[in-house]
Amino acid sequence: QVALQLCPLSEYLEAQLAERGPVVRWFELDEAAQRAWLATQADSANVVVTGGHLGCTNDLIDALPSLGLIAINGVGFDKVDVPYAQGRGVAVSTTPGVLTDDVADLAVGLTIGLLRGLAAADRFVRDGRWLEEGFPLKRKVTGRRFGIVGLGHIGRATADRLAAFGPIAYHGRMPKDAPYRFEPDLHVLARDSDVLLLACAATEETRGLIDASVLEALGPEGYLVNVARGSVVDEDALVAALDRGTIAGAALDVVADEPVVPVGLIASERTVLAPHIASGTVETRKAMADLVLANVDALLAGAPLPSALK
Ligand code: 8YV
Repeated sequence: QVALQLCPLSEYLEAQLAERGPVVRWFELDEAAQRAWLATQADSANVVVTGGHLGCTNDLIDALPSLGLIAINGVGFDKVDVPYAQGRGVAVSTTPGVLTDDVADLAVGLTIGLLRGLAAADRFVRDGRWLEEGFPLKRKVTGRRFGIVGLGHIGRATADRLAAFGPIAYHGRMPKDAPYRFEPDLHVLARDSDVLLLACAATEETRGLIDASVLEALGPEGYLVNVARGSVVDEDALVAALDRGTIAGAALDVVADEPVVPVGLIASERTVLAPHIASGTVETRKAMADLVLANVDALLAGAPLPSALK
């Protein structure tokens, strides 16, 4: 087998892939080198391995006649045109299940970090300011009302954790079999929530879903937490809302144009920012890698892929 690797992966996954055959580190080749490789070896590649944050273009799919699988090391498949790939006989696999707990854990961590000012508190101590003054009072987490957008696996796991802190409601395309209140109107959910958490998939439907009007409904006492995708939020509207105090704050593990973070989000004192680390634990990245490898191995064996998208 020959694999095209579109982004850096864990040492373990890279080593395991290399054991299975040559790996082309596509992201390290400039455009000329990529063209040259395609001109002579395009036929050889049967697997593309990439991350959830990075796509495989339709042009690349077309350029690889032997391609059988795009294996995504993540659950998000918004950067791959799945129907297009499947229409060309290319399967697309993801890593569902194994990262759910970590993403939900981080959603809770970001929520507490945001309301209690943990990142600012750390800076406060390191800067020696504790010697001079007291840390400003922050907001209580217990008793808050939480609104979850997208009650899939991650949203549900987040809800189950946050239920220890306060009442939960959720919004999505349809009600789920869950012990939480379904709210069909996103604006009503935002209005009735102290913390609005985004755990939905990035689709055409959810692009820019959190716009100025939703932020306004969330209100000056409301907080936004995003562990989904940056594209779900209208970032200009978010920066404006933070600047004006239309909302109280935002904690973001993701932004639309990663790793480039809008300066307005960096400059704001109302934000807590993380570099897309929700699934970034040793344990989960190993489990994700094993699932990527199980899909790759199944392809080579001609067996059903364990987690191919339907
Ligand atoms: C990963 C993710 O960080 O699962 C996803 O969709 O965004 C994250 O788990 C990403 O896929 C790593 O490339």
